[in-house]
Amino acid sequence: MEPLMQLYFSPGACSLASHISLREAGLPFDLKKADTKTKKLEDGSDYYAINSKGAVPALKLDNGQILTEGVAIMQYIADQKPESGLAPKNGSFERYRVQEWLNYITSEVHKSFSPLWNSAADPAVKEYASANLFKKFDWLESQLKGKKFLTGDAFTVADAYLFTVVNWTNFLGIDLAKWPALAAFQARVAARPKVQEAMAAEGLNKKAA
Ligand SMILES: N[C@@H](CCC(=O)N[C@@H](CS)C(=O)NCC(=O)O)C(=O)O
Repeated sequence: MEPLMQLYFSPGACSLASHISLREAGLPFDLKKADTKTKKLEDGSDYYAINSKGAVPALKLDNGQILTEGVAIMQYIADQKPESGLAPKNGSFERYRVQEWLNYITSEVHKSFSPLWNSAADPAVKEYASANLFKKFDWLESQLKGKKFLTGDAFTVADAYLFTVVNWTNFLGIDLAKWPALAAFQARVAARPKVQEAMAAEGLNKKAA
């Protein structure tokens, strides 16, 4: 039997964006759960042996290579199935637009959540982090008004990524009512059958959807 790609993930983490991308692309893969705290896989083996950075996602390719960094993994997946439209053709201007979004999400939105997960963080730090994150939401709101997805009518890996990180508001008790276009975007992406499948496979409950 052909070896399958393996996606190392943690439920609901940023690896969900790569997971959604694999399902949207219709590629065969196996899921491997990693504990990002203990750095162990379910069989007790060391996750650092897969990704020495200790973070998910990591994608083990059929040829044994391991690719890390979500933005690289998602584009790799999209390029395995160009007809899926998950990313425009490499080198096209439209591709740079998707890369512009991926970079913004990873550097400005994804990591802005980090202090909010830290139970030891000082309340003043959390307050600052929330205000900073909400400024990003204000800008995203202005960009999503009247739009179906980030780059127009087509769903891309950038949409999978934004959905995944904004979904964390469900776990942090942040109400998106102040950002109706962003909330509508989340609902639109959550309704996609492949997104539902990915969330069910990660054991995410209805509230997180
Ligand atoms: N730069 C990495 C960051 C990935 C990342 O932050 N992963 C988180 C989960 S969302 C994680 O595994 N954190 C545990 C750790 O880094 O020790 C990427 O974009 O793929």
